[in-house]
Amino acid sequence: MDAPALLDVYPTRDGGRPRAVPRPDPVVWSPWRPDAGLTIEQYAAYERDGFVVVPDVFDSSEMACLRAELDRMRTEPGLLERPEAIREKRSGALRSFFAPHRHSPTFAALLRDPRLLRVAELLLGGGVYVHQARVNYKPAFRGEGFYWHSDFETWHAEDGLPRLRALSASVALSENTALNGPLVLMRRSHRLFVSCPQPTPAQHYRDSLREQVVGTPDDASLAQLAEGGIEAAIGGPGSVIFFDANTMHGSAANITPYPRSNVFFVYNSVDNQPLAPFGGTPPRPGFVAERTDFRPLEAVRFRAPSAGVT
Ligand code: 6CS
Ligand code: FE
Repeated sequence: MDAPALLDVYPTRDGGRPRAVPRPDPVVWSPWRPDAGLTIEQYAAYERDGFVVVPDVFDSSEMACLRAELDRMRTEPGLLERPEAIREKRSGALRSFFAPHRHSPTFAALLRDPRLLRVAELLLGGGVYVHQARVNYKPAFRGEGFYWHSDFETWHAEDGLPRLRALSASVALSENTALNGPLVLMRRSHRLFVSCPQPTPAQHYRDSLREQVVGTPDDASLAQLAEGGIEAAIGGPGSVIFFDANTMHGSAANITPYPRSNVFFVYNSVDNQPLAPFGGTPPRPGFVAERTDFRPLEAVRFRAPSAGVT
């Protein structure tokens, strides 16, 4: 007898009409604890709105170290020719670099910092690993936008994450102002999963990471989700935006002289490991979606190398 087909509680990329279904999974997977790096008000805001902006998590010396690493990676020839380097469609400027933690001990250390990891463990209810990491450069003048989308809709359809038990921590590496293409998020949109009926094209990530069309919701669904309000995540370098994998978000183009560079770490519960992609396409490459190392991360505090140490 064939194995029972796994029940897909988040059907999408399956043709037909768009559907908005209440999520069967909780938003927060363990009760608030005072030692987990969020105030009870921040924890409540995350659960209610699907995101929370936490100011001043990392200090100026740590940010200087991260920005230096950002610049090193942006100029290192060997890296820019790799598939992890994604360029803007129009200008060819560097848009994103995926899996920075595999090419930078600095970013590999940052994702283990308890100021991020403890929050992810609290909200996801236990051990976590990094499903995806990326630096979004959003360069001055030429940083193009990211249309409205739910990350989880893609991570479910194209990577095979079965349940809604993942979140993103976006560490601002530059000023995120109202003007330079900040992340914009729809409050309380995380509670409804909106299907995107268009089937997934082959090798879709080669296009979607530059400009996503398939996997973006229809206008009527977006208008419905926007009823909770839209908020720009404003914060200085060192602030962190924690947002649920299903929170509807995007960002406009950056036409200012000021880059909006953020590093994103996607923490996924070790109990939510990827299965075969639910949209029926082959799994995406490992630099976009972790497929082998699901060990729970151990917290180690990030320390910027002190300047002048010989
Ligand atoms: O496809 C993905 O996984 C990526 N795409 C977007 C627009 N956001 C999440 C992630 O970086
Ligand atoms: Fe996204």
